[in-house]
Amino acid sequence: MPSLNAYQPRPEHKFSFGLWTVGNRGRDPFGDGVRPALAPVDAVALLAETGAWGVNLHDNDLVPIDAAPSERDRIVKEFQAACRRHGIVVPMATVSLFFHPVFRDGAFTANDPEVRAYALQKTMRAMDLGAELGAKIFVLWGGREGVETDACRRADEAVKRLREAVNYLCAYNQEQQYGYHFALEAKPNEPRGDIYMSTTGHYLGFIPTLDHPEMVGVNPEFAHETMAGLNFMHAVAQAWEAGKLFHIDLNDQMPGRYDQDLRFGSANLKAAFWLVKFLEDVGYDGPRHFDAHAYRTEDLEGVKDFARGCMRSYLILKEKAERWNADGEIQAILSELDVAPPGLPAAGRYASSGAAALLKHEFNKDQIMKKRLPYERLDQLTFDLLTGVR
Ligand code: GCO
Ligand code: MN
Ligand code: MN
Repeated sequence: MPSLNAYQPRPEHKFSFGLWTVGNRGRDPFGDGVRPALAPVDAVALLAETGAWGVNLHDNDLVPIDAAPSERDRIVKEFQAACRRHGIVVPMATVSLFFHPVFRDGAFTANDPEVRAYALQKTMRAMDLGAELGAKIFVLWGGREGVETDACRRADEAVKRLREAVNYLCAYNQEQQYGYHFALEAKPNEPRGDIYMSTTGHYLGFIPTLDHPEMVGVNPEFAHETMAGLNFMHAVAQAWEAGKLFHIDLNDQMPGRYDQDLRFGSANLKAAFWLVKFLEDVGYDGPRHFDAHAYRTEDLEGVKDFARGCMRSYLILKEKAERWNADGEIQAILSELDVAPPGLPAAGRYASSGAAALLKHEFNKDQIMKKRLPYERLDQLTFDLLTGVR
């Protein structure tokens, strides 16, 4: 058995929460808030108490949208002092381009040029704010970059506008020497009927078309890929393999539902396990950000239970992944899967001589079919391990 504090979050785990996550008041489209507003400095104290390492924020989670410069500066100072006092860092900042009614038709892709310009101004100011707080990652989630009806604009025009905006922000980043990495976050729908750039894969296709592709990666979210009916870990793996996993939003979600933002690991235990195993196996060392919130039935104590639960579940799954990797039977099965028979011409990188040998080779399909693929056993061993029987 692991020692009792093996599941205790520590700074090296880089667990972070958005101000909007622990500060979520439980509002939904049908009902009002059930929890009182949580002041940003109190959220910092709460996160420190639960053992988190970092706090992330949208501009307006901290500074009201129309705050005067002096008010803004006072708020930022107080927040910085709270972060210092509690030993909490700000690894990521972002911008709200979805809450204010002015963004009803989107922000960077909106049809009104004045809204597009305002969105750029608001984002540059949010970048200033994040830089002041020490953030090196800037997330862009196109909350309302989408449609209810495609009558309103051509979808390729939206892609062009988005590209122009991201190029503009990269240039600003460079000029100000902020050193940000941008992380683009996809979501298939909600709050709009259809959102452009609906999956992480869409963004991975978009990034190479930018002026500064090296500055831009992705922020995949568990709930969002799951809403699209996709395998989240596969999206994360592709982003990682492309060198583009700049940030990650961990939570949980049942397919076919609204965006639930559930506590990490609470709905899809096995999917959460494969994800944690992947992140740990490859040595992802960016923030592990929980973009989720407590059940609407909870009070502030329950919010702490929620936050502790996210981190605890991650660490339990991390320990299970270590055991999975050290499991003799599992490893024996895996080592049999990729064994080449003697005399098999190497495939791999193309060479004319190799291709000639491969073209000549005779494959015995009946023989190939004799090789067992004991995935049933492998999956059951995983199940046993996860449920504590093994
Ligand atoms: C959501 C999104 C947001 C973003 C956040 C950061 O579905 O509400 O996941 O929580 O992650 O706005 O940009
Ligand atoms: Mn979400
Ligand atoms: Mn998110």
